Amino acid sequence: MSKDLSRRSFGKKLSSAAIGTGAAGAAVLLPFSESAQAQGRANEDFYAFPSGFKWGCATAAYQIEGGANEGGRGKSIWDTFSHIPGKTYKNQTGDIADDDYHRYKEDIQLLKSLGATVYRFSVSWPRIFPEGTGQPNQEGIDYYSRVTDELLANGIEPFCTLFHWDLPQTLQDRFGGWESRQTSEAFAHYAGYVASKYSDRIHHFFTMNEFSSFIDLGYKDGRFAPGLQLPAGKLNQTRHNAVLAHGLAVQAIRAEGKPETKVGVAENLVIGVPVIEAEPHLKASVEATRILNAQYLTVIMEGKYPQLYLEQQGANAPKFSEEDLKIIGSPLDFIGTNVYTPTYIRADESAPGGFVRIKNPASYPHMASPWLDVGPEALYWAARHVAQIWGAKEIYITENGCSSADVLTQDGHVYDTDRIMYLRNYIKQLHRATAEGFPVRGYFLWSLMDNFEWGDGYNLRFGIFYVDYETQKRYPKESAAFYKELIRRNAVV
Ligand code: PNW
Repeated sequence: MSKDLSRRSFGKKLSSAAIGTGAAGAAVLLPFSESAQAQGRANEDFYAFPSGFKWGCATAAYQIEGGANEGGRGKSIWDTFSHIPGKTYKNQTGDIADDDYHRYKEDIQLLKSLGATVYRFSVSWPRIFPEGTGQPNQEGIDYYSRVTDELLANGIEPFCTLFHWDLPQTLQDRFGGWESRQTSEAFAHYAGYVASKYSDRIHHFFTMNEFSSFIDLGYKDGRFAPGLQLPAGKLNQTRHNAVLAHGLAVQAIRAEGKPETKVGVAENLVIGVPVIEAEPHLKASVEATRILNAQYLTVIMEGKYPQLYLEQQGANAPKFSEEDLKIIGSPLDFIGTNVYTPTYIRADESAPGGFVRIKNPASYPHMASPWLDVGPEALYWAARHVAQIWGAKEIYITENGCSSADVLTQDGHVYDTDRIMYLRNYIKQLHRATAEGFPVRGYFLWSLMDNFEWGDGYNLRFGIFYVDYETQKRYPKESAAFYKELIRRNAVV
């Protein structure tokens, strides 16, 4: 503190700012409730959420389970890929990960300690069908049955993702994975089968997690399994097979699941954020969101590819039938959106679609993952676009969270104030969405605990519980305390 802002004069400044004066004349911060009252607010929790709003966390099988060679599990493309030298940070794999396969009861207690009422986890396809199709594996079926029962016994509603990237290796070997419609059909069969086993206790199923990640990073950039770099035409057909798989799975789940079963998708759509919240940028952000998601969420929600997309792809456009489009456009009960980064949109009459993506090329704040730009308003716009463009009636934020360079102190604390900053700002934008009436029903923080962050291995930590991978001990970070209080109050804190 500088000399001219001594403790006394600092105190004076505070009191002159009318924050309050204690009995002895010293400055005191008034409790929020009093200052809220002073401003005529009735409610202490100004950023309160609708009652019954669902708060929870999300995880994915390959990132947390481990037990890679146990319980009759088959190999997935991520087992293969992570074992190829040079593909992941320090050649790390998900062989053991968080050992949640053995510790799921302990991990469910972590959720309970937060006061979470929902949990989004994924089923590993090769645990259920080690060969992708054919003979199911009873041990795998029993495992997720136990997880489900444990969640319900602890008052936590299970939300189940059917595909979070761990494609059975046999399907990659036999059909080229998502390059073939045979994989789409195999997925539908698996999805229907899982629904038939668990829909008595699980009422929400997500078909796929993040088309753009497993297709574009896996089949175009080669940074994710299976590590391919397909040319444009083949890539578009692969994308088509993936959305077709989603549509076939929706139908299979409806056919095989209990009547009350709800089906949706968990997509990290490109979120067009109007750079200025005024026309013509608002309109441009709507068109940008439709066009930039053409091959995934737009075709799913509209049952057709936008004309502009087909024109832009030309000879590389996917080949499809009317019947395919009908299947892909199968009506959904809810939409899940994974929200991390914004895509700023500016109106530009001269550009195709009337918009351009803009970003400061020289600086932009991001979290520990270089791609994870900080843009809280992405959360608001994800909800608004999905509701306004496509009429979604039930929306879940299926992932939101961030990586931090977390440091475990000697006495077992992690002071991740950057993560709290990130979460508080994003969740305020979620509040804006619910306050304006957009039908967001729940929020799943990514992630419950640190885990195998794909190509980044264990180097980047997204959890609100810190995992010491040597001992498998879990430590609540400061952000876990923040989230717990937020859940308790059902309000931003
Ligand atoms: C999502 N990107 O992945 C996944 O659904 C999670 O499995 C993952 O752990 C989490 O977000 C954090 O990364 C993404 O490069 C992976 O833009 C990469 C990107 C976005 C999301």
